[in-house]
Amino acid sequence: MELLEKYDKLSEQLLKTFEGKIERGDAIEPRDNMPDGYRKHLIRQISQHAHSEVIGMQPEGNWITRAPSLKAKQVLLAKIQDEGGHGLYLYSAAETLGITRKEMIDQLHTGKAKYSNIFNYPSLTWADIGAIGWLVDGAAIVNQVSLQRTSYGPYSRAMVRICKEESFHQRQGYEIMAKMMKGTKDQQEMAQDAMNRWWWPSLMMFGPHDGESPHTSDAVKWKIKRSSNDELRQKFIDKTVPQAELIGLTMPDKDLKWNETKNCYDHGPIDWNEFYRVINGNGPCNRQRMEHHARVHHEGGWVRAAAEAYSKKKENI
Ligand code: BYC
Repeated sequence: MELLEKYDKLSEQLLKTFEGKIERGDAIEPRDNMPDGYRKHLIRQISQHAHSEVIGMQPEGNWITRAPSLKAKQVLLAKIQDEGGHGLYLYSAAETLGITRKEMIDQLHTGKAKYSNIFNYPSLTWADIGAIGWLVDGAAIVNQVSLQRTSYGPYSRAMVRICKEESFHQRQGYEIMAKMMKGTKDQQEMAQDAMNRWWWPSLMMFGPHDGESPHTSDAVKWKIKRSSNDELRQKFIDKTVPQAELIGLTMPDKDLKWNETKNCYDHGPIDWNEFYRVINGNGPCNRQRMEHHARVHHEGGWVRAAAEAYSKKKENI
């Protein structure tokens, strides 16, 4: 009984220390004590984030061999390589919380872990590469700039580095769109078509509305999320609409209009049925994305085995 009381007191003290750090805005580091829920939330979010970076290489990879110039190909290759690197930083950050890379990949392959809704749509034309860079990376930056101040140290530091690269990605996408809008009528139509198809799924990237988001209240309390899903979505809309107008694109939302009182844009309803269909595995490309990932992961098994054998050999020298 005495032992149990001591244990309860110790747990209470550790929780107080953790809460004090969160309140002061100190970073939580891997060896710090943290509540189970905090650790679980981070593992889920960071691993999903890592999977998104890696799966996100597929729709862009589809255009490497068909890029319209050597320069465009070089830029696209560099961008895709960056996304792979982001995945690696993020898997490493998640590993500091006590999960292995293998466990995370198994969770992805068995459907226990999600990845961003956006990568389940096909990249049909070169303009889609512009739309992905401009809108998808643009949405990701808004989210990730806010996550630079997230309470978990390794995640926050990964975000600082990732944001620097994402802003280059966003600009390369916008440059593609701007160039196409200055081109022939066919090119302009292609850019508008890409805008029409990527706009709504990009808004969904921020997750369900605040009242419908089960994880937000804990995430805000623990300062994992520094802004809510709707706040970030609004920021993205307000930033992107003038960019679209500047190059002559029409926003595919008839209800979109500037609200003088709120000093931001009002937008039309988001199709949440589509969102849940996609994140639950039934989007246009879910099966293709997962089959590709599983196949390539299997084929790359020998590289992992060789790297492991090499590091073991080095340990023994
Ligand atoms: N897609 O309570 P909520 C990139 C799920 S990649 C899929 O609001 P939370 C790039 C959510 O997981 C950058 N699922 O959750 C790469 C939860 O289901 P579970 C990707 C989503 O975690 C290559 C349920 O809905 N960025 O830039 O508080 C090429 C309820 O949601 C989504 C990140 O990953 C979604 N969009 O908030 C180009 C950002 N949204 O897990 C570019 C990091 C929600 O209970 N993640 N769900 O089964 C986050 O900031 C947060 O996790 C979210 C969701 C805002 C996405």
